[in-house]
Amino acid sequence: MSEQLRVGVVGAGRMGADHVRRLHERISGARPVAVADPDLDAAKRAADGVAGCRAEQDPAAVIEASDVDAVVLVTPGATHEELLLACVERGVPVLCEKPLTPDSSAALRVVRAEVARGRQLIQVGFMRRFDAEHAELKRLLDAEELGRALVLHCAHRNAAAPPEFTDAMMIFDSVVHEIDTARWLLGEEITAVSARRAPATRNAPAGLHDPQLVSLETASGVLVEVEIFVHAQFGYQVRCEAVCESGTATAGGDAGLLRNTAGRWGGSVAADFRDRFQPAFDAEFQRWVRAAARGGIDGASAWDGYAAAAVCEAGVSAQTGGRTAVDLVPRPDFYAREEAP
Ligand code: ISE
Repeated sequence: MSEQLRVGVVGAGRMGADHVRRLHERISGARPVAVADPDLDAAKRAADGVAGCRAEQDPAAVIEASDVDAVVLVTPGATHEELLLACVERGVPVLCEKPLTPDSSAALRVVRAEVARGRQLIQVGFMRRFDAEHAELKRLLDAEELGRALVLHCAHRNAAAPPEFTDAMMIFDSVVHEIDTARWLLGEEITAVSARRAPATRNAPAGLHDPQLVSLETASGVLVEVEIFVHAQFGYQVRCEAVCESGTATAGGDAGLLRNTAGRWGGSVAADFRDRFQPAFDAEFQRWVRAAARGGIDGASAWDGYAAAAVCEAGVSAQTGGRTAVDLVPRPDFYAREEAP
């Protein structure tokens, strides 16, 4: 391997192009050497101005390339299984944007392929684990500084969602973050999901039930309430309040710079997740690059991706069918060792 980790990015949409820039401008010890997208022009635009980075149309031209040491996968979730299996087959570390796969059976096939390969190569891009406030909340809960966690109140608000957004996507594209955050913060599996619809906002396309309240129950009985609202208009907000035995702690309180001007006081709200979580994405990439250079991962594993997919599946059923139990296969011992964070 060369001194710098040579990274191939598969997918040159908004996030893929953002990750190419991140690797080029802000991450040390790595450089983007190739970017692939079925839309070759999009790949060219992403590679434009990045010295030594070529554009390809075929993902295999990146995943199979001898000058690619590690892969960042930023394509739609439905394409992940095949591409992840190719990475595992080649033994190349891969940072896969969430979801691991949209459904749990595909996720399980990926987990089984990785177990058969005998090395954890797949990291799922759950970036909140790298957000400073969420990491502090995790530390506080692990140390039981406020006693045991009993309830989590979460709010996840997007200014707007793409026009093709569906009720199911509210779970597997958006609430999937709270599902991972809850499993990670509490260190246990989610066993059942319920979902309720509030009156739909007039700002959502007809037919989309936005907002919704999604309730998760964990193995020990902790209740996690998630308000998901993807047409909240005012900006991007992600909040998680842990209610513990002797106090509460909140990540995402938006307590940024406070200004007084023109007879008003207040601060600002992030426009979207790239803005709100930029430092978390940077930290995630920097740590992944170090881990991938050693051939491994440093974040959510393929097992975490599978567990999140299983909870999402239960969540989508719960949207129409009431409280739904989560169906998880037993965790292979292979994933028992703790991966930080
Ligand atoms: C998007 O795909 C993300 O991952 C964002 O973090 C989330 O806030 C948004 O709802 C999703 O659509």
